[in-house]
Amino acid sequence: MPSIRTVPHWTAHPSFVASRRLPATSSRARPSRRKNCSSSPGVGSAANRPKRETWSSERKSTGMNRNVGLLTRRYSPSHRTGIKIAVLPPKPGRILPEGHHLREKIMHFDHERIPERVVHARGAAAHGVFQGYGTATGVTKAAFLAKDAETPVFVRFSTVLGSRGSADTVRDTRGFATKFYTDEGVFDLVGNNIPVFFIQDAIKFPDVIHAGKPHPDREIPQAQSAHDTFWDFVSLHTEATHHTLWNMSDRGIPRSYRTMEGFGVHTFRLVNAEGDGTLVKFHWKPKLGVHSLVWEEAQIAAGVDPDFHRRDLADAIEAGAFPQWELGIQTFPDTPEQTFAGIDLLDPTKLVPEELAPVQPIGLLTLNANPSNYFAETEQVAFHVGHLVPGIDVTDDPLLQGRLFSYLDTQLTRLGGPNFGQLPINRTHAPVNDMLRDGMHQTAVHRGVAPYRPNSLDGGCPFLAGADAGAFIEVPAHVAESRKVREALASFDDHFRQPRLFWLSMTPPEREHIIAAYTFELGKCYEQAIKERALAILANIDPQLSDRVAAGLSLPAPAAPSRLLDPEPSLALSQLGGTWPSDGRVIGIVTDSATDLDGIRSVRQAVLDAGMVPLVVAPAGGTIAAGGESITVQRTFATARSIEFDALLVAGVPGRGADAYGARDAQAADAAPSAADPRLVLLLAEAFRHGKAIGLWAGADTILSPAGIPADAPGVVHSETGSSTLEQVAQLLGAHRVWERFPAGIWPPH
Ligand code: HDE
Repeated sequence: MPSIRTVPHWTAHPSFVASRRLPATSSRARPSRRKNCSSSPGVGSAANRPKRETWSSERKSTGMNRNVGLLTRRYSPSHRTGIKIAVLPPKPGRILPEGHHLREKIMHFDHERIPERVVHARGAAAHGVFQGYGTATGVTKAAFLAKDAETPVFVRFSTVLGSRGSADTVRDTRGFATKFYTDEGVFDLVGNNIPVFFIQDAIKFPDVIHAGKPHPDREIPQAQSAHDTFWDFVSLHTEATHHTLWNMSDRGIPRSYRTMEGFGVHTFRLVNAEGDGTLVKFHWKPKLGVHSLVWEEAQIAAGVDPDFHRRDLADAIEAGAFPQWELGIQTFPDTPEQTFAGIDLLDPTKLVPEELAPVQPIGLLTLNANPSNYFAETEQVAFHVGHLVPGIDVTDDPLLQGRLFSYLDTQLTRLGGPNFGQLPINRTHAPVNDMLRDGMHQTAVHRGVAPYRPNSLDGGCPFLAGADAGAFIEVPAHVAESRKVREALASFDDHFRQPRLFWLSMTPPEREHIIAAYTFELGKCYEQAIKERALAILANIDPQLSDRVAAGLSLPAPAAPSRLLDPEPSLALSQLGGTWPSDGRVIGIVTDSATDLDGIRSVRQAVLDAGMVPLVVAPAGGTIAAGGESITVQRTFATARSIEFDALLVAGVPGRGADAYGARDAQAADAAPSAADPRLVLLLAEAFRHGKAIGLWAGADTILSPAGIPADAPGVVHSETGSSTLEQVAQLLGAHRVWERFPAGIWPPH
């Protein structure tokens, strides 16, 4: 017979009480911070976030052991005050029937996942601050845009099509959503990195997304537009031509979130203190310029570092290279027609060229802190285009009207009920006085008895605030007498003028990239009819484009359209031709123990001083000793790929033999003791092919020939010292890439 004994009441056990402490929220997992772990650092709190000293310092495990519920408890007589149960003879490892710790832990674990976003599932985010310039006060009364007003923000960048675990660098549109925690409530600017959208009518949104997502039978391909259903949809909806062209351009594969433009896409209405309306389009302009990957880099990154953009953003912020964007507006008179220069401002497939309506800067965004917890912040943040503040209103853009419904509705499934606004990351920083009550996950303890309006029991609260109390008041609109029909306006019919405008605004290397992208994507389609239909659309953009893509697909060139439009190009749409700051650029410094280590040390410092990020690359990890000091190796030949670097600096004479490049890697040295390390050769060859500046000193030129790089190629600089090499490379970085190296790179084009 098993013996009978008592087990403790669960609250009494000290080990259990200890184990119930909430886990620390620090994602940074630094041993030094453990003792300061707190469960709620506060929304947007940057104070607790230390900076990393180096770009690549290793993240160490906290060593925190959350093994709540392991069978390590012992019951002492003092705890024998609870329920009586039977205890079997002890057997090591047996789970006790009273394992409520186990159940609680497993129960919680079983429910750790929530549905990912139906679109924009893959994302990365950061906290920051927005500072108003005061230049918009003539057109809006929004208080956060006043001069020097500072507002905490949370920004989430995303891809659209891929699942939460998909690769960052796929060809896709990127989301750029900003939550401003203003004193007047939350304002969400939920934009993209492309200024136009696929469709004009919200009812088509599920269709375009179904077409872009993986096929429903096999659930492939993941995070790709290069498949039949996507091209079927966009070739059947000519209104999608403009957005698709942007996707096929370099804008579809950004270098970094830090180098992406952002657009509100729709036309919004600003309202000033006098109640006058102005129509506007919002733009985010990155201080670092707009830069993209080349397609081969994007593909390599998707394999060797699927977190490429997420890592880049987090590392830059942690290194103190805070990315910045200026918020700007294009303004248009608020006329009943709502058109400007013949462009229907309510058509989201159209942009307004900056040459016609310049972007006027109204404030500065700085991202200066990484989230502390991915789930609590980046995953649970809920943006909504209807989160507006007095002075900013929506227009009748039919796509925007559809979004006003969707962004609330989607959270009911994703975040499990109507109280998602109470999650710390979503909470407004302004006082709330509403009569929203109860529901799943209600965390507020509301007082009073009269959550209705008007009331005479709770002192009249909540009351309806008026303009004098800073309330959001809809601008009265004149509605012309008309007929209500489900039909698009004639002004929405022009689907090719602006795609052609975009094409004509591109430089030759950018056009080459577009041709290659269409050829790749349509080449991945199986259906001949879809390819032919897509080619017929391209002919309306430009015969050079359609003919070259047709040739790449071995299909007949489509018939030229009866009339080709000739809009004025907008040079602001090209990413090339400017000079940008090199802050935050990543410089690979390739070295070995046998090379000029003093020079390396001073170059590394000079890179840091210039606001760039040095990454020392050596054959193997650890440190390299130099003059009694050592340099930490951050990437090895095994872990470095050229995609990570904006430029390479190479010191020394690779392949000099046993003490030179590759010698510390026994395998490589055995294979070819006197040859350059093949991984180094690959690194250089790729950097060259991708148009990156390459600087060499201390005799490193000998690596060029094995890498197939002509010594006098553009953007390859040689010098006596590391510092003069760096100077020349920094100059080249201003143009982002050495564009002269690209095929057909007839440069300058304009
Ligand atoms: Fe979205 N979109 N969208 N969208 N969108 C969502 O909302 C939707 C559109 C954009 O980082 C969803 O909370 C409809 C345009 C971004 O959390 C969903 C239509 C633009 C994000 C939704 C559009 C966007 C979303 C999914 C057509 C650029 C990510 C999860 C009528 C101006 C926000 C969520 C984040 C997310 C619906 C069109 C940008 C389903 C119905 C145009 C950046 O509500």
